Amino acid sequence: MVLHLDMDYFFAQVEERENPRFKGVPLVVGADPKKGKGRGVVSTCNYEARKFGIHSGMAISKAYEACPEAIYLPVNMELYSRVSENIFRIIEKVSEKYEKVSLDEAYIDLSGLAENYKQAERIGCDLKKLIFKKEKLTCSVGIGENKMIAKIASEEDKPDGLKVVKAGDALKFISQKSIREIPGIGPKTEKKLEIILEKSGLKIKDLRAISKKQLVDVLGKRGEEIYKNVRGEDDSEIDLKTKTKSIGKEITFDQDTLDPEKIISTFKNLSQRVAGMAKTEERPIKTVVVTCRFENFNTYSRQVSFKPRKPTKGLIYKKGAKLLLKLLAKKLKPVRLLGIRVIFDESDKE
Ligand code: DCP
Ligand code: CA
Ligand code: CA
Repeated sequence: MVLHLDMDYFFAQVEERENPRFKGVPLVVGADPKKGKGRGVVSTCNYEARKFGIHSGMAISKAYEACPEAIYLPVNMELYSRVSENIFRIIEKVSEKYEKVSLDEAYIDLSGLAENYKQAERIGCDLKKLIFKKEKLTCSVGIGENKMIAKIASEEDKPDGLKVVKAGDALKFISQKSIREIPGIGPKTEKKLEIILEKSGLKIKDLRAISKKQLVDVLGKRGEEIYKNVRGEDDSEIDLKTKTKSIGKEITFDQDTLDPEKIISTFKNLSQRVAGMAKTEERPIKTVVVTCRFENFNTYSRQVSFKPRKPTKGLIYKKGAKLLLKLLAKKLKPVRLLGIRVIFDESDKE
């Protein structure tokens, strides 16, 4: 069983939360419409603005035409990323087995967590409550036997929806849906299928009339999947996020060197790059490993562990340089390669 979670009108809902006077009135997040002359696009908008036909990807000038009195806000990505991280931290509490699709969307593998649909629904309900309690934001949840069914289900009762589609009901559930609800069927594929069936506004059940061979002829390998999808089947797996255990970087000098200035400045640079990469993981590190290869290809590694700390450039450099200097003082040979690596804390405390 799979659970699909998608936040409702995500960027706009976050803005409403930050500023309640935006609630209940049309709100568009994207760009400054500059009285109709703006050149950006709509990122998203709240449901009041959708009533005017405004939607994601629409030119902001067009949105302005449709609803000049709406409130227009720029994209505050830093804010939405922060909120997204909080949401994924809540998801992680429910299960480590999840796939992050985007800032506002995830699949959770319910196998081992729920034995039946009733239990699955409970998990979905609790998750929604938890997100609302902690973040004051609503989301929509769909539960089904595979990713595709779960995804289509999450759209069903949006916003603030919770829809469970049991295995036996899946075929009927998708039959009357537009073919565009199948993940991966975009406007181009839709057009091709309309040509085959000489009909527009296709429903999923219509595609069951097309043979597997014909689908493959027209769509290639994807045709085989679509053949299954329209029958409620989906083999795609949840792409579990495996936690990065360590991050490192090494560099080979153009020429072997004993020049302390060169060694130190290179090492500083490496530390900075490793710190930059490690920061994006947003987890503390507990070990720094330094590697040094000398001209004769003999390679040595030294490491030091400490109480888990934020991976700052200063910390990584200080811990690493100490190890490196000790190693160099002992060997006193021209250096061929330098490397530094940090290992993340696995204890997973908050
Ligand atoms: N987004 C964007 N540009 C797009 C589509 C989306 O910047 N063309 C951003 C803004 C959305 C967020 O991604 O808030 C999530 O996209 P969704 O497609 O899930 O749409 P929403 O969450 O805004 O609305 P819904 O309630 O339909 O899920
Ligand atoms: Ca969404
Ligand atoms: Ca989404």
